[in-house]
Amino acid sequence: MLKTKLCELLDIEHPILQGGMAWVADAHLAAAVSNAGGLGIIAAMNANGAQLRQQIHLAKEMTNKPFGVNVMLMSPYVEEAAAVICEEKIPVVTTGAGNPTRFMAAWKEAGCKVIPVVPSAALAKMVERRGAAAVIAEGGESGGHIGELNTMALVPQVCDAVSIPVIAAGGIADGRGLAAALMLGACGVQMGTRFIVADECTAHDNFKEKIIAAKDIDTIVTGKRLGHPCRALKNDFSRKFAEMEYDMSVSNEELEQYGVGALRRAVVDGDLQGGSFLCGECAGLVKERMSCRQIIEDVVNGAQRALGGASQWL
Ligand code: TUI
Repeated sequence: MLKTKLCELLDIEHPILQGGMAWVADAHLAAAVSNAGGLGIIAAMNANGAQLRQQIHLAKEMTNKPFGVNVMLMSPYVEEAAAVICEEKIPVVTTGAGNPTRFMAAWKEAGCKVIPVVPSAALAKMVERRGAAAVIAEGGESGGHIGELNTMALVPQVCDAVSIPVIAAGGIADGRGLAAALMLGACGVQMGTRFIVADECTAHDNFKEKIIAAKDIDTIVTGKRLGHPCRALKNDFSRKFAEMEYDMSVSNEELEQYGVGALRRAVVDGDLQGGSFLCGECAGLVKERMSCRQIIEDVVNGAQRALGGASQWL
């Protein structure tokens, strides 16, 4: 048992959220995480309103526990997704890749708890003023789109800046990470990479095997030149992207074009050469496949061991 105020706030058993990963975080994964006592999250990513609603209905068939929806604020369908969330009365909305303040009043009105991902203390303060229920302080160890700061420095500074609960993300894949996050002042964690290899995750087997085989130095950040740095596993695609990024004869448009469809190719097709396998630095900690229930149990038990053992230094 490891209870924090986040469990009460979100009506969950364990203080663990599953990240809203594009193409990965579908109704199956979200329902499995929620059924295991965490908070499962469906990624709205670039889905239109109808596609998102279908995933929400599917998840409602698979669990009667609360689950959330993540809104990627750069999506061309962000307005549609925002409206569907209100209509479907989703209990928790997380946001990423931008400032969510223009949607917050409507979501709150519909009874949703809004939990934005924040890369800085300043944005944390701003969303707190607009009524956020909590924030996710996500460090640059994360997979996908990342901010400037890393988890160790970001989490305590966000904790100092706001009085709402703070959830830590970025680089967390086991019980030691959860214990450390609690010591930094967070009241829970969000994990992405660890859940990609979950039995219930529908991502392509090649993606799961690539994570299991990954070492500590096997991720790379690309996209800084375009203003949206993204961390992914090293492969032909990400190395070529990095090369093109440093080649000033390649225009930004060509660079953007090179990335189109790469997330789908990774997650759905398992295209080891041409896909973009978004993944956090903690991939090297992920060694075996398990069910969502086993993952959550392992993280909670590991955190209890770490926290219990800490008294030896006092
Ligand atoms: O959003 C993520 N991770 C993602 S989104 C994504 S899809 C994508 N594709 C192409 C370009 C960009 C994204 C893949 N992975 N994580 C949450 C996150 N949010 N990380 C960083 C941020 C963030 C950054 C800036 C949140 C707010 C923010 O605010 C800037 C502002 O406008 O104030």
